[in-house]
Amino acid sequence: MTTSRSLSPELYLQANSENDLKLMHIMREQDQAAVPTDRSFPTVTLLVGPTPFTMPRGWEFFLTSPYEGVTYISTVLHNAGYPVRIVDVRYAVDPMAEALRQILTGTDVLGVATFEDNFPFIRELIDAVKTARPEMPVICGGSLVTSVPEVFMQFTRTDIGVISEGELTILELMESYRLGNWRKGLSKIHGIYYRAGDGSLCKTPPRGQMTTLDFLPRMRLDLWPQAQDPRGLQPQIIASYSRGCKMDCGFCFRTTPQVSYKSSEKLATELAWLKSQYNTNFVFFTDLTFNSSKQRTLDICQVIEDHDLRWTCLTKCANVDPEQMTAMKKAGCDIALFGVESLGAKALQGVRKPPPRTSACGRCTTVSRPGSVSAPC
Ligand code: B12
Ligand code: SF4
Repeated sequence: MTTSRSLSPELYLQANSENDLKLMHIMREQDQAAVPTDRSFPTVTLLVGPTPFTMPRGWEFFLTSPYEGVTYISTVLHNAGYPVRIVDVRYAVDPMAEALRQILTGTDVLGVATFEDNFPFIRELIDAVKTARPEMPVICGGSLVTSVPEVFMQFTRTDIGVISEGELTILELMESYRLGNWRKGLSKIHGIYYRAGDGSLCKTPPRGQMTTLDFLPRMRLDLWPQAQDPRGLQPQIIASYSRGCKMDCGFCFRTTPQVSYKSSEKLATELAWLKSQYNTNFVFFTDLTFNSSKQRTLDICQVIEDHDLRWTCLTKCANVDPEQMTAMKKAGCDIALFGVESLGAKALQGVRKPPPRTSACGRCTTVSRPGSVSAPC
């Protein structure tokens, strides 16, 4: 089996430069004491486009639930004093017309969340924005631009592509923009693709991933338009306590491939915040592998149990055991999802997965029984 990485080697670096650490500390301080919104700062509009994704039964809350990535980007900007607006056209009758109507009024900088399935929409939207307002900077981030940056930049009129984790990069980018330094300063901001004055595509050194998620702010879900709706925010949310995965399977794209965690204390603070501010009663934990380490899983379950929540998560069958499943059930987990790609050793080897130690499906069924957690394979 090959030992090289499955994704671009640049995604496996760490954000640990002096500058990264400074930004991480600023982010944490501004979580504790947010800078009051300064109307003289540029207004950032973040766009969430429509998706043809068909929700499986029971996942309907995903249709309108705040996306975690956009929540973090909007939160760090808000905490740094920028006026931020999220334009979410997932369920607009005419998403393109609605997005343009909202973006073209009161936006100084447009940020777009990119996913592979909404590429045609994003491309058309950015084209329309750049035609109507050529001077408006368009910054794209998220999984699509991260996985195929050159292609994405070539086929869209995006000014800046932010690669992988976006919190530190967007803070640095917006400060540079606010101070009028982009012309000379973009080449010094790590983790981006941008266009030089002559239109050629440039790339800066990679940013790398934060090694701990404890510097992240508490999520400000009230920045989403749903919070202004008379029906209010849903009590079900998408959240995570980790990023990345210990494995490196050949077919699996991860925007943040390396594993990083929130501490138990950080998770406890966040769950308390989400419950008290937004009445959250259900969390879909979208950690790629909720149970990547046994002791951590047990610790996290203890934290969740203290907050009286119902929840669902994505788990790795090879890691589960009755003790974990019992702890998960006790902490309010009602569905644990297992990824089973193949039961064939050869097929697994082909995608850089270890051979099955036991029949994966059998294992899921057996271990889920003691805790009575529903475990669809
Ligand atoms: C939860 C989830 C879903 C949910 C919610 C979707 C969502 N958009 O959040 C649902 C079930 C709806 C879903 C559907 C799909 N998903 Co999905 N999903 C995930 C999952 C498990 C977690 C996403 C998440 O919240 N991550 C945590 C946050 C913090 O990270 P993030 O979203 O990457 O955001 C960070 C950066 O990307 C960046 N960033 C993000 N947006 C922006 C915007 C700006 C302006 C900037 C500057 C930065 C920035 O900064 C953020 C903070 O660091 C990921 C796997 C993963 N762990 O990332 C797959 C993943 C994103 N999904 C994937 C896919 C393929 C899909 C579907 C296309 C599936 C399908 N076949 O239909 C659809 C697309 C729907 C859509 N348009 O979103 C792929 C994307 C691959 C790619 N190269 O684009 C992933 C990476 C899984 C995988 N390994 O294949 N998904
Ligand atoms: S174990 Fe799952 S999440 Fe991790 S790399 Fe493999 S397929 Fe992706």
